[in-house]
Amino acid sequence: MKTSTTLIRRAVLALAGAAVFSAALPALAQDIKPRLIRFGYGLNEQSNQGRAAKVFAEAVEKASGGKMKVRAIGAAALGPDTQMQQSLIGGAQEMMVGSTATLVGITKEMALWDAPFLISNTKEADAMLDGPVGDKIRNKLQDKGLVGLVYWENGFRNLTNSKRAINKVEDLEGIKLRVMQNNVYLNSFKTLGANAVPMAFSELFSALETNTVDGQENPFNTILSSKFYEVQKYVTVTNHVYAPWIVLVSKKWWDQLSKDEQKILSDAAKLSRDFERKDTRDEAAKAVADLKAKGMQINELPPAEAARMRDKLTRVYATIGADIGMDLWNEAQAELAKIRGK
Ligand code: TK8
Repeated sequence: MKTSTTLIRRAVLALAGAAVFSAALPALAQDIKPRLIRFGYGLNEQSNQGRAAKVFAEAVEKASGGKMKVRAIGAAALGPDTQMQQSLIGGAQEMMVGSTATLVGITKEMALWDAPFLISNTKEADAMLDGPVGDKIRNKLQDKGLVGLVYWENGFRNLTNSKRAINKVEDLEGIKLRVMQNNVYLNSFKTLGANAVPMAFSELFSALETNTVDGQENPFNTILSSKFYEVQKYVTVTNHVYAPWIVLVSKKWWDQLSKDEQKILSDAAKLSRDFERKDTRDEAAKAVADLKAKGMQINELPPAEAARMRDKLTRVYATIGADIGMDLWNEAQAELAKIRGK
């Protein structure tokens, strides 16, 4: 009896030892080299973008046992979105996160996300971005030297300006409004009567400060984190478009990575996405009170005016369809209908 107990105990110990050993094996056998990853972004460290970049960096370092180091570099210190995209394509920089809107010159299909009032809530946003249409558009980047890992949330965009409260569409007339370097945005705000000026985000604060432009449009989170309340008085809640960010990798560099290294980056990107969307939504939910406390005057467009704006803006759909191809446009509409039916 005693012998058999001892035997069993020995067997159990041996098994446990083998389990520990085999669990440790994949980690030991993982093909991970020391890597330095420059991860650029446009907003400052205190922004939702900065917080999520940190989460990504920590996840990569942890999963790689400290071998892969992510240097997150914010405030467009590595250049505005368009410049970083070129650095990634050329292999001079490893990673970035930025607007899908500034990618349309590289991958025209990204313009789907510029469609005003296409996505009306976060449930639709998540399902679209993480679903087949989002994947299809993301994967188009590969032919252009970029790997798109995940979409983060930039958010629903609203208007700010230093001139006057916007109570009707006509109040936008003559307002010099900075827009992203993207034709849908440019045409949309021209259609509304504003004097739309394309400009990199990195130049925006000083352009507002020196009155080179009167206004801009961005989610509440960015109005707060970029301190636009210091140089803007009026916020008008329009929610005119849901804008994503996208986490990008240089394909030139990605192709040199082992499968293990690629998996570490993909997994960390997904983790950062889930963190980022929640963090952004939590911040946005209390942003109106925060912006008021900073002295901004906030108004919502009266429903009739909101409807007029919507009507004018959704007229750009025809040009988006022509740009991205009607097949993709129709596929997106069908996908949205499916999501709404759930
Ligand atoms: C930050 C930009 C920003 C975007 C813009 O680099 O340019 O207005 O909304 O988030 O990508």
